[in-house]
Parts: sequence; C-alpha cells; structure tokens
Amino acid sequence: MEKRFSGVVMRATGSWYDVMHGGETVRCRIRGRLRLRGTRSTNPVVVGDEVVCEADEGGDYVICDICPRRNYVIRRASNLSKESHIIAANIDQALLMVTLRAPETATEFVDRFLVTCEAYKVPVTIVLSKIDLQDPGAVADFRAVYEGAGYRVLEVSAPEGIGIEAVNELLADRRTLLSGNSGVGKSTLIRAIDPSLDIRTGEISESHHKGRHTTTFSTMYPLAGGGEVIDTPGIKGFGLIDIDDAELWHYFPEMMRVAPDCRFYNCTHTHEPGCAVAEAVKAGEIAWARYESYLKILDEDDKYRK
Ligand SMILES: Nc1nc2c(ncn2[C@@H]2O[C@H](COP(=O)(O)OP(=O)(O)OP(=O)(O)O)[C@@H](O)[C@H]2O)c(=O)[nH]1
Ligand SMILES: [Mg+2]
Ligand SMILES: [Zn+2]
Repeated sequence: MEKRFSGVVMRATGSWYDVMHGGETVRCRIRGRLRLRGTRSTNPVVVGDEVVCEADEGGDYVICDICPRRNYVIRRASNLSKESHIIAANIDQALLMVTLRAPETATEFVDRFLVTCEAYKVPVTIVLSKIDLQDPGAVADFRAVYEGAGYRVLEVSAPEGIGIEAVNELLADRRTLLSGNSGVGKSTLIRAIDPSLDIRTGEISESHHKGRHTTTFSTMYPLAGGGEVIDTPGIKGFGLIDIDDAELWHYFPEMMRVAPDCRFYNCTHTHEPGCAVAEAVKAGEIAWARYESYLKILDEDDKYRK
C-alpha cells in the first residue's frame, strides 16, 4: 500500500474505519482533530465518505482529510438532543424499512425520515418488511397514505422470498442506504439479496417486540450484481436538523403539489383562509395522518428549538 492514498469508507465504528482502495480494505484511524467543514455531528467520518489516508511513522494508517460530501442523511438522536449524527454520505438513494408490527414503526418516524431525504435531495423508497406477519388491512392503509403522497412502497418478506427481486433491481449499480428501526429486518434483507455476505441478524425480543440492535456499525457491502448497500444500526428517534418551520411543507411532496393554490404565498397551511392544503386534507386528497405529522413536527420541534 502506498504511503498516501484516497479511498471510500466502507465501515465506521467510531474508533476505526475500513477504507477501500483499489479493491483492498485498509483499517485506519482518524487524526486527533480532524476538522470538519460546517458540521456539528458527533461522527466526523461516516460510511460513504471519500477520504485521504496516510501512513504515520509507526506504519499505521490515519484518515487525514475528507472530500466534500455530495449529500448525506443526518438526524438528531431525539428532539431534545443537540447532537447530530450523519448516517451515511455520498449515496444515490435511501431505502426506509418499515414494519407495521413486530416491531411497530411510528408514523412520525417514517415522516421525519422522508422529510430529511427530501430536504437533502436523496431519493427514497419505502420497504414494508415482514409482509408475512402484517395485517393486510393495515398494509393497504399504509400503502394508500404513502403512495398517495408519491412514494414507492415495496413489500418484502425474507423468509418467503417476496419482493427480493424488486429490491435487487432497485439496488443495481447504485449506492443505497438502508435504514429503519432496530429489528425490522435490514440485515436479513441484505443477506437474502446476497447470501454469501457474512452479516449478523438478530432475534426480536419476545416481550417487547423490539429489535436488539444486532447491527452495531454501519457497513457498506459491494453487491455481486453491481452497486453497494449500506447496512446501518437500527435507529429509534429521528430528530430533524436545519429545517426551518417555514420550509417544512416543501418536504411533503403532496403539500408541494397543491400549495401553489393557497391564497397567501406565505401560507403555513395551519390556520389561513383559502388554504389549498387544508382543502385537500378535507377532501381526502392528502392523508390526514401525513398532515397531522406535519403539524406535530411544527409543534414539537418548535418547543425544542427555542
Ligand atoms: N417473519 C419475518 N421475520 C423477519 C423478516 N425479516 C427479518 N426477520 C426477523 O427479524 C429479526 C430481526 O432481523 P434483523 O435483520 O436482524 O433486523 P435489523 O433491522 O437488521 O436490526 P438491527 O441490526 O438491530 O437494526 C430476525 O429474527 C429476523 O429473522 C421477514 O421478512 N419476516
Ligand atoms: Mg441489522
Ligand atoms: Zn396553505
């Protein structure tokens, strides 16, 4: 290996990083005070980052520079938290994995994730997982809400092999972030797509129906069919960051479509007369659940920002 090389971060643990360079993976550390441009995140180097590495005197490799990110997905651990966490950088798309039961993914979590992808211009597809365990009525309701908003919803079941081919097609030749709550089946899906990958999957706890955080580090896996997928540890909270109240509705595609018809150009779609968004909600053209999420995010994030 050369003394100085550039590569892509394939795995980030917080204490060491696997950097891929010319088909080889090199374990690196980061230089004590790697300054980051304009971010306040708790993790300075993330999976997907393009980095420059150098051998130090002892022959160990350290990451000494990070190239500017094309994009990234960022969250706060909770609404109350001031610390932000970048989930991955330089991605072509995100898959948000959701289960309606075992475990139940909160609607607000879904909507916050989607808002963040819209704000950071990352195309996102929803993967409804463990379809073998879901109530068909609940699945139909979910699809109506999110397809109505303009999202693609794929149904998968790893044990029954449902939807695996469709996911495979979606992943081909792209770099994909796979995210969602713990225990929804992210690692299981990746293993179903490429059984040769050595990936740990977990059991859902019987008492809580929650995942157990089986995946502890984000890891990017090259896929046999081309492209790469990033398996991430399950996340619980998804606090928004750097999104103003006034622009929040820009990240609800279904609101964006009708808002030009609001009477006031600066309508907040909360109380104004002649609001086309409120009309669309009343007419059932915008799902009440999504509008409610919008109001909730405005309301809650307000409290914490002040
Ligand atoms: N019935 C059913 N069980 C599934 C499916 N996919 C995953 N599971 C099970 O759900 C449990 C959790 O799966 P994982 O793949 O470890 O979940 P994860 O999303 O990677 O969880 P974290 O790594 O903790 O974030 C395991 O017991 C899997 O066997 C599915 O489609 N149907
Ligand atoms: Mg996992
Ligand atoms: Zn309006």
